[in-house]
Amino acid sequence: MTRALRVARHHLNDRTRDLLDKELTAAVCDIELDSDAHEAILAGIGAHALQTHLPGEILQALTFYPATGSHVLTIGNLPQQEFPATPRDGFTDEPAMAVTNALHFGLLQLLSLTPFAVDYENTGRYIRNVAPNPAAAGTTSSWGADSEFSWHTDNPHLPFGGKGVDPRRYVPRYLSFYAVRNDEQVPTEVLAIEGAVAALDETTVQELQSAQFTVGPPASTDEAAPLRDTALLEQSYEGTRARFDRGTVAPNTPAATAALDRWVRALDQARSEAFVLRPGDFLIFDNYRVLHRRRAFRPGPADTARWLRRCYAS
Ligand SMILES: O=C(O)CCC(=O)C(=O)O
Ligand SMILES: [Fe+2]
Repeated sequence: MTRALRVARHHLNDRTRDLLDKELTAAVCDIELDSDAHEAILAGIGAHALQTHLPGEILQALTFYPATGSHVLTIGNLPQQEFPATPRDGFTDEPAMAVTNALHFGLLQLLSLTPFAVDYENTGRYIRNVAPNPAAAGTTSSWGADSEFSWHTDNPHLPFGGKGVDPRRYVPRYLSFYAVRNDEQVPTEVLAIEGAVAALDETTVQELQSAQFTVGPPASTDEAAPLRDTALLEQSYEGTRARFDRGTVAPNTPAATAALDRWVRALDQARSEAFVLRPGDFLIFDNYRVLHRRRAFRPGPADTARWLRRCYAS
């Protein structure tokens, strides 16, 4: 089992990007396509255009990514439509984002993944606009900016799922992002769980694998119940899985308190990789086998502040 973060990096040349842009713009120009009501149609349009124009090597990488064990896959230089102002309240006119949505859902389709949302978060919408929202000031939320969002997995208060189940009841397997703007050059940082675990002593690993923690839902999710008497690390045939969010994990025993302390210190020292997403970049990572974080930052002018589009997929 490799311990370092494995990243598959791809990049479109400008000619491919422009052909893709032209085809997608034409395909969505005279119809109203919403990211929730018409997700399947957008995915079909996007997947068709991508299949027509992407080089075989990238198509292959997409097909095999879930099976390769790579923690992260990136594709740079995707088309950028004309973007509206960065949304301040978390939501934007989705039909106006049809080209971006066709790309995002089309890529998920080529990855053989199912996009989904849960109804208690983001008002149940597929696309989460990761952008500074004054209402989230001081919270560790993807809508925040002024607070560090330290190492975590998304929705750690849910059980781990497998194949062929309703993804909404389980930890999202993958987080996918399309970057609209990131003038502030704020990185999305990722570390491989195996690497952080390798630095721990055997006793600490055993304590972290024992059901002696309570894991609450993230700050952005007010209604969901915590997971009680659970472990933070679990062995699976694919490697070690983690559920973690420093802000919502509570130890239930003295041994759990000590182990949690050592885990937090190991995370501080773990080797990680920083992805500074640029407009038109796509990033997907395995939320079972990596932790991610975003440090506090000072957003640029509101209309052009950092804006990523995130979608869960399993
Ligand atoms: O802003 C970022 O780079 C990532 C935020 C985050 O943790 C998330 O969207 O789940
Ligand atoms: Fe997150």
